[in-house]
Amino acid sequence: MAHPTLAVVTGGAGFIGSHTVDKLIAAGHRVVVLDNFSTGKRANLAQHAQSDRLTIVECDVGHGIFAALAPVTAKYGPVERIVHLAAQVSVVSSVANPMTDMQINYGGTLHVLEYARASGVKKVVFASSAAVYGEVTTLPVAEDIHLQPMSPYGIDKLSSEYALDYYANVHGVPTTALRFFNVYGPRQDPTSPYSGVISIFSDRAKAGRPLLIFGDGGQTRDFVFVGDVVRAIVSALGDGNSRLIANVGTGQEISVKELARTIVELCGNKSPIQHAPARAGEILKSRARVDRLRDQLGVVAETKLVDGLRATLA
Ligand code: UD2
Repeated sequence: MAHPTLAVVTGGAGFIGSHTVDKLIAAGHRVVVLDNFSTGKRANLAQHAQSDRLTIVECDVGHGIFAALAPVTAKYGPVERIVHLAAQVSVVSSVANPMTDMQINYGGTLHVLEYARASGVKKVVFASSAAVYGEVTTLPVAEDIHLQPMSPYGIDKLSSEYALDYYANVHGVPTTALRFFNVYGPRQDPTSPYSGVISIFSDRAKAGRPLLIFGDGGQTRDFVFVGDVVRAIVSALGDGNSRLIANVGTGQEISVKELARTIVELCGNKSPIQHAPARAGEILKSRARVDRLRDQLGVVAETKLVDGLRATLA
């Protein structure tokens, strides 16, 4: 995006959203955040309190976005780009409340796409998830393998991808779906039992409290630093790459056991590492194939885990 543009970031007060907003504003764009503050926080955007480039509108994306955006476009002109991150983010909640998950996650995507179609938006970038894959046997996981989501959350993310493709193909709305692997970094909320493991371990290690590993800790994940994820989002937001679906990961995996040891070591204190029974339905190994990310979007998630962990712990 060579010229300053008006970009909407749904879920812009959240963990990934607020970092995306930082990057877009730093690049000179005008940003509108749509967030219902169910998990997002105003504090995540406090650094822009004095900026006239940021507008925050409290809004449930799952209920539609036309009314929320009307006053903004009346003032600043049409929305050109949308990053759609607003979502119900818990896989476990989606199992307990599949209908709610569908309304927020799939319904929210349809509202965004309808707006994009009606308003001539030039690009919609959607936060999909590795949850669309389910259990896989071949690593690294390539985008074109058989998809078998194992939760309503994964089904709604996959349905959203289909909707993106449909709007691109039939209505000419340029779209890109990014399948995030395990994203971590500053501002990730550690307070829920289903928060990202790095946010939980970091929080506990800093306080010298025990780190609890579910199972033997041999399970692996592809942990990608939020700064690298934001580079992928901003690249996808430019022209081109319509109908692209790309993994966003590092292409590396690390076991939860090794992760726990590394975090304790970086904290320099003596948090004990303990074990609890493995989570039911847990996938054992995860690692992204990252050729598309590199070749189509020109992004290599290059932040080394120790550097990303240091930034998170700080
Ligand atoms: C991730 C995503 C989830 C969904 C899923 C799809 C995050 C935070 N979650 O779930 O939204 O996309 O992938 O497959 O990115 N663990 C511990 N101790 C703890 C917490 C976690 O041992 O206190 C383990 C956990 O059992 C798992 C690993 O750490 O093996 C990662 O857990 P997670 O909840 O951060 O992410 P994951 O991969 O289950």
